[in-house]
Amino acid sequence: MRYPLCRARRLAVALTFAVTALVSGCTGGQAASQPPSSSPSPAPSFPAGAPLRDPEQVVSRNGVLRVDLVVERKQVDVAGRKLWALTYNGRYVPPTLRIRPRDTLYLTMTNRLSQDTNLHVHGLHVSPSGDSDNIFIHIHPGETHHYVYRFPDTLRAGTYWYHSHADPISAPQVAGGLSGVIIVDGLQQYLPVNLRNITEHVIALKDFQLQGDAVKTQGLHISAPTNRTVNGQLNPTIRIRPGETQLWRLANVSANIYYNVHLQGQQFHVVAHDGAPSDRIWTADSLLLAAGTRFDVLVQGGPPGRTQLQTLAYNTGPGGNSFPQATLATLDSQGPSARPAPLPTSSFAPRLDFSHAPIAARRTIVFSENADGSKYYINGKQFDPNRVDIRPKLNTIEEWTVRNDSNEEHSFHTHVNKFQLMSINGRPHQGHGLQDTASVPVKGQIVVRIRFNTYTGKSVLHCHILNHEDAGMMAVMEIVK
Ligand SMILES: [Cu+2]
Repeated sequence: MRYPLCRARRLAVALTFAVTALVSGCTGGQAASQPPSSSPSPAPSFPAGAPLRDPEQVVSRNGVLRVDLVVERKQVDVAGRKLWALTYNGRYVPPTLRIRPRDTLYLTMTNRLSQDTNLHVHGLHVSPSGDSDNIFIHIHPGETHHYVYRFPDTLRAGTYWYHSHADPISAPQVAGGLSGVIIVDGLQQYLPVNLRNITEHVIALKDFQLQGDAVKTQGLHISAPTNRTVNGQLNPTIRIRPGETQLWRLANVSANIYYNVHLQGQQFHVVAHDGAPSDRIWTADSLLLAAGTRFDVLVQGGPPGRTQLQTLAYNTGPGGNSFPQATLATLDSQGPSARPAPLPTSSFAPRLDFSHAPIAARRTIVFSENADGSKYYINGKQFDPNRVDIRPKLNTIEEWTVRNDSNEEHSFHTHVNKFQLMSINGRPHQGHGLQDTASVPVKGQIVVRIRFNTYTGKSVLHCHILNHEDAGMMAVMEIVK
């Protein structure tokens, strides 16, 4: 059994939760390194309103992170109840994997489900071939697969995630619980010295529908009432001091739903989006997290008192889904006050801009669906793993027009390489970095520029509303020399 090891670098990861055994990088990483069936004690229970508990972390050391993930249906604590769920290492919210550029991740996955599974490291610039981020791998029941991810030195700091990408059952598996957070360290280097060791929280946004004593996995209706959890908890309490600055890793690791996140009376200061550091810190009253999206934000404690982290009502169109407003967490500002630290207003991280780059090819990608919403298409075709739909050339930049012919939004996502969002419905878009997800408006279009660098091989682009992906809205791209 491999044990994750504590690396020397000190990250100010404040866990308001008092059970220090969960800070695995430095304590042995019980949940990450022991098969759940042999866990000596059951996972503790966290009722609504309890202090926010950050997921356990496993942290790379000397350029290596070794992780064992056992995939198993188990009865575990979810939102303060005991429910049957699909788990990695017996947890509804599995360990956060912390890596750095140039690291190698050795990840051994053992499948104890009665169906196939596999793994995707969402947003990471890494090879899609062999035993790396190869979503064509099927890990059959009872099998173990050894993934090896060799990350480049160009890996960008921010928040990413991992989840099942098993076709055509990714929605049931992710909705069942098979998703977790990945952090690429390094955002702190862009912050002023006085903000490099601030308290940090993972805010993993994961929802579940209930079916008896189980997290529902089959027959998922996207608009059905759902329970929105943060790190598997219902409305946890996040402590902050008035004027204190914290770094929050907002990650939509749900299967199908959108979040429109808002912190009452406060603003988010965005330092990274989809694992790409911002070229300058920008502020927002609310942030739309389409399926698969992440934002790293600075939050500053307001006057003493309680405010709510909410998701605001959002509708993805007449043929889509209506998501009601919901409370995600409560921010409790108390303790000694301090003047909020000034945040950098000019440049933050280096800017990548493809606006004036030579374009090697232009393509149109059309998202559509059939009349009863049971079949989903890209360029008129459902996904076929044995067909190559797009062949971009390595070391080129392409411009894609992603058109949505349907009556609902879709969350466009590319593997391996991120893209620059150039325009939405013809209006130029001034982004602050590359991204790997973007919502495509109803009967509208976005234009993106995508650079194919470092890796050749077969991978995919798809809608990250996983019900849609499973119903065909995915295409194969093979990056060639
Ligand atoms: Cu979709």
